[in-house]
Amino acid sequence: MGAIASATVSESEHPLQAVVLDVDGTLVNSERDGHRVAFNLAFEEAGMSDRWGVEQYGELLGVPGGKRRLNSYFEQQGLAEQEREELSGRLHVRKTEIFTEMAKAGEIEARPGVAELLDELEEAGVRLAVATTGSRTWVDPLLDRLFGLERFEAIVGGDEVPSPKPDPAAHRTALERIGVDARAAPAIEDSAIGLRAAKAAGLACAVVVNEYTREQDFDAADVVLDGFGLPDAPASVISDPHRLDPPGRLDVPTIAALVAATASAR
Ligand code: XBP
Ligand code: MG
Repeated sequence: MGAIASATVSESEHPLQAVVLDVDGTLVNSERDGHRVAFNLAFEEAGMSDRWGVEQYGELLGVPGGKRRLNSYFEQQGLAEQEREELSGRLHVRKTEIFTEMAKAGEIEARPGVAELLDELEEAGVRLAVATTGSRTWVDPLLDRLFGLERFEAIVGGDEVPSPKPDPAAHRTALERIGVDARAAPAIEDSAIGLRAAKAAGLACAVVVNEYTREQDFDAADVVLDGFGLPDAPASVISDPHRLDPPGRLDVPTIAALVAATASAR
């Protein structure tokens, strides 16, 4: 337990039972200095001159899923379908190996305030599930190293569902696995793609933006902050349509109030 006192939340006060968490960009800062670097190392090892720059990668993130992202990039480069399928598949296997090593070596960091929020949720008896487009190959060791795998009751990876976010399959599968109704389990996401997926699955959604997602369309979000927030580094509230008034943090009372507000609006 960190320095932040946790609120005790009883089920009778609100219907919050679980939270469905995104990984990339939400629990961890993984895209710019993680996945992007791993893609570039895979290009280099394959003897290719392609390198994805920081800004360019922000645009490429519009295509969810690493293998699909590679495929779309090679399509833009004019490669024929069969060639880009083969190349994307091969490069993504190697990129996954590289990124898994980075995760195991501690090179991918949790976003500030996430560990404190997870502790607080656990103390309040709120169950934790994960819905990500990333593959379980690296998701499991990364979550294990940073937070301890046993805390998550269900982890749904992009390799386990037919279509990635914004398709609702990952969120739906996570809810099915823990046996919780969508109305009692809000999502936490960092991107417009993640928000659309959560909403399509019927979940309320808090968004915590990052440098890549800040300018995206979050009109449908139930609350938007620019970070999880810590007592000495409070987050700014970007949008608060339900007037939850988060105290500079995405804390358990705010998430509980979000569920209560969205449940009464349904
Ligand atoms: C994350 C993704 C993933 C990662 C790379 O989206 O789209 O593709 O960028 O991981 P979200 P993989 O945060 O919405 O889950 O290479 O394993 O796909
Ligand atoms: Mg994300």
